[in-house]
Amino acid sequence: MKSLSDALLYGILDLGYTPAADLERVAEQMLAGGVDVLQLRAKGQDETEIESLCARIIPLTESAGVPLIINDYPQLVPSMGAQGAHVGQDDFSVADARWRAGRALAGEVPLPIIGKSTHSFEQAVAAEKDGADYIGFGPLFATPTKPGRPAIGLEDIARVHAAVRIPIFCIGGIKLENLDTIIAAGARRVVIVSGLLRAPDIAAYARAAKERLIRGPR
Ligand code: 3NM
Repeated sequence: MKSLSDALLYGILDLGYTPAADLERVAEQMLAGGVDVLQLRAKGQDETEIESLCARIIPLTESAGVPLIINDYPQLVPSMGAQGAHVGQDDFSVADARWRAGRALAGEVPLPIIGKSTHSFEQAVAAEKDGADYIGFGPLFATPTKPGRPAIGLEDIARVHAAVRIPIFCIGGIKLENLDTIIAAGARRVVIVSGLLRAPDIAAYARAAKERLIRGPR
């Protein structure tokens, strides 16, 4: 299984962009393109629906050796055999998510990965202190994928990277076209949602983003 500490490109399989019927096809393309972490995000779906979507993806992430992270439903991690869960600022605390994600299998498998969305320098520092394994940091730019959340810009990227030791995945409005700018501002790992899911060739788009992230700052 790929390690989070080596992850550069984090893909989200977001049912807001991908019809449920295309789930396997899109997951396969993301994995073929080299995403290092895959998150299932299906806002507005209930737990049973998430469970059945998750069951369809897990054989693919398992055989690719890529961690599967479930958005919002840490309690499904043990039963689905997923690698972790991601929670927002208004959802479970890191400790609560960890308890829900880990209670059935703690000690038997690697501990679940718990990620937290952060929208400021202060939230980023707090999430690390609270025990998150990684953070999302954004939205760098306003994005229709998370409507109503103001852009935080690029100013704090370097400061967050200097202060926070856990992996930081910049997120929000990131596309191939602005990846150079974001990397120049200090980003090393990114999440791309709509850019990837709307690409005519998802695997090629992921591959290009990954190559750019591997090259790092010029
Ligand atoms: N979380 P896109 S921004 C799911 O800032 C999500 O916490 C964000 O999608 C945050 O790549 C975001 O399409 C959406 O802009 C990112």
